[in-house]
Amino acid sequence: MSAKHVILVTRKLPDAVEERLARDYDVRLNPTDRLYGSEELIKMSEGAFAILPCHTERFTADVIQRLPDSVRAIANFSVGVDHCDLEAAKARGIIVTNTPDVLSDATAEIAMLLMLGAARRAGEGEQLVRSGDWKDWSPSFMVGTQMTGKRLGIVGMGRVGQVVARRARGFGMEIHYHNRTRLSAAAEEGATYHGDLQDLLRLSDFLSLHCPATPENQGLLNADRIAALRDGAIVVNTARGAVVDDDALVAALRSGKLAAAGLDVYNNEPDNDPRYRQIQNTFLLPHIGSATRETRNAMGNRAIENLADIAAGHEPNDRVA
Ligand code: 8YV
Repeated sequence: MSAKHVILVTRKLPDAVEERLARDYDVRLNPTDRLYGSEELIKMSEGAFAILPCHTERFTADVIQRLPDSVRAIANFSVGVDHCDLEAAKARGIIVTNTPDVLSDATAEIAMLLMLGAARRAGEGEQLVRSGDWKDWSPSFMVGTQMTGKRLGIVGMGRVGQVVARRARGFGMEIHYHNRTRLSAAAEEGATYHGDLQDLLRLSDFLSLHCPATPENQGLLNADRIAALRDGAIVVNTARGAVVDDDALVAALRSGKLAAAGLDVYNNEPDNDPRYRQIQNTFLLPHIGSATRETRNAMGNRAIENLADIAAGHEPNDRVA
């Protein structure tokens, strides 16, 4: 029997996922869940056939060039792959996969939570009750914005965007979207397509970001685009911090141009822009879009299926490079 492939697993994964990996491979686990720096990552990869990382490990062109020759694949435990330089991986013939589909429901739930939290001032309210500072009630107390009947603009109508549209319909919202390509009428489920992002912005009461952090999408929500939004609009981001220009968003929240923002992802996580914490009209979560037991297990299984295909010399389902 040939020796099992060595797999480097960079973070602590659910027990069932690690057990399944240990059955089929010679696994290098990280039981204390320590974050590896680039040098350590390269060193730990020595002799490994594949790496199973999270978005917390950065595979820059330099890191990829310096990976040992043994490394044939990076089977990500994430749908986003902006932490990997895909061109550099292709140049070295390293296969890269991700875990689409399985986190769409969980992430859409967090998008709904962010919309509700931002619109109904849930962060402020929770803080008030928790601190013991809640002293009175009046008709003007903690008045927010209602979601029912409002227009939701979705930027990026992929897997997550489509689930958000479905959930938001349950809230009586009217769905509009911008995407590189228009969906089929069946997939649109009555949503209105806007080929021009400006057109979407102009009519959105709520805007939810679901586009990947490709180089073209860096800082997509900038001052000009925020200016195009309706006054008092609410912005939520479950995609990546990189698609937002923080200076522009902070300025719009401070001036009241935007009523509120709900954010789960940030530039430079977890050391995010401190101004978001100082502003009242933000509802902030720590990148937990896919953090459910169900989804974590499903992400692990999806990464394992990709690994199994690669190890068997087959094309993996979720190849991105
Ligand atoms: C994951 C995510 O938890 O999959 C993604 O792209 O942003 C998260 O929800 C994380 O990336 C795990 O590596």
